[in-house]
Amino acid sequence: MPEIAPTEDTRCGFVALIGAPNAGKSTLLNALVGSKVTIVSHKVQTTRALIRGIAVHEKSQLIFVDTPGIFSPKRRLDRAMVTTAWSGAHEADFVGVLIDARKGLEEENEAILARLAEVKALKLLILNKVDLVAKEALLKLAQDANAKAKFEATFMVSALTGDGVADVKSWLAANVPPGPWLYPPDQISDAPMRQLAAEITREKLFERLHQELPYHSTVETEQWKELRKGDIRIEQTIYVERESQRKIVLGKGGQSIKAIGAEARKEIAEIVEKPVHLFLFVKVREGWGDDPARYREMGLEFPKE
Ligand SMILES: Nc1nc2c(ncn2[C@@H]2O[C@H](COP(=O)(O)OP(=O)(O)OP(=O)(O)O)[C@@H](O)[C@H]2O)c(=O)[nH]1
Ligand SMILES: [Mg+2]
Repeated sequence: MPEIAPTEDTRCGFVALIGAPNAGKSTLLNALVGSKVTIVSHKVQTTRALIRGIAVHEKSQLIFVDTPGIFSPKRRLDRAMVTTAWSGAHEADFVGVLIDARKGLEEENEAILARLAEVKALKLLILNKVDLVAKEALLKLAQDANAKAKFEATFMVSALTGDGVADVKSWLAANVPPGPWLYPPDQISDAPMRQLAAEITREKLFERLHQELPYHSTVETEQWKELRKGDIRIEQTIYVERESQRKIVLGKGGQSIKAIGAEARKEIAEIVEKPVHLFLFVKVREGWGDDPARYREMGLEFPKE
């Protein structure tokens, strides 16, 4: 066993953020980390796998885990996402349960609260989107949710404006278990850049494409090459299920794919702080949602049925 460095009363813990689709888990994770490590969109079911974002507060290292939204799954991909979300909760020291305060305790949130007793980790109730809701309604919601599950503490935040986010962080910093840090102090993510780059392109697909189309597509980085001048050449494939979907992703005269590529390129370049040449290819892969290789790329277990 390598000797563990003297810990000087440091603390370190895993904090999973769970909740219904669109509750604001990814937005909150980015706010807690102070940097974009996971993608966000106005559509439900944006996040597909577990994504870690790491933050330091005083002597504590907090490893936040973004999870896919929990809903009642139908397709194989949906089942894999929901199973993954619960596995994230089971492996954490703390679980932050996000509720979109505007939605309140409707069916999806009721179902999540009902299953929380199975999760051993300590739980926090986080009412999000308080910028959209009146104070009295929040207090009532906090009361109702606390009556349905055991929470160590309740927070009211706006992940979007940042309101209340520092309180969540300092509470967790004081309460995660004592122990050595698991990552270098300046590390904010453990995902390889090529994965984040694929996610960024997928975010642009979610923002630009309507209705069901984003759910029938996935993005993979096929090539990441540092060129001699320091520029980066990236090739990505967008998989869709049908030729008709491919046509929509391309758009009239390639306009849609061009816009998606331009937005993704700009954002990736800002993150890597180098000029980026991004090449997007759209391929039809009928039934990619039933192909184990695609799940491996996404970092998801492949459900047998
Ligand atoms: N007004 C308001 N909007 C928010 C807040 N937090 C998140 N949002 C918005 O809610 C939408 C969903 O945010 P995400 O962070 O992608 O939600 P998520 O819970 O990660 O969603 P899935 O990955 O699909 O499960 C986005 O349009 C966000 O901008 C908030 O505090 N206030
Ligand atoms: Mg998300």
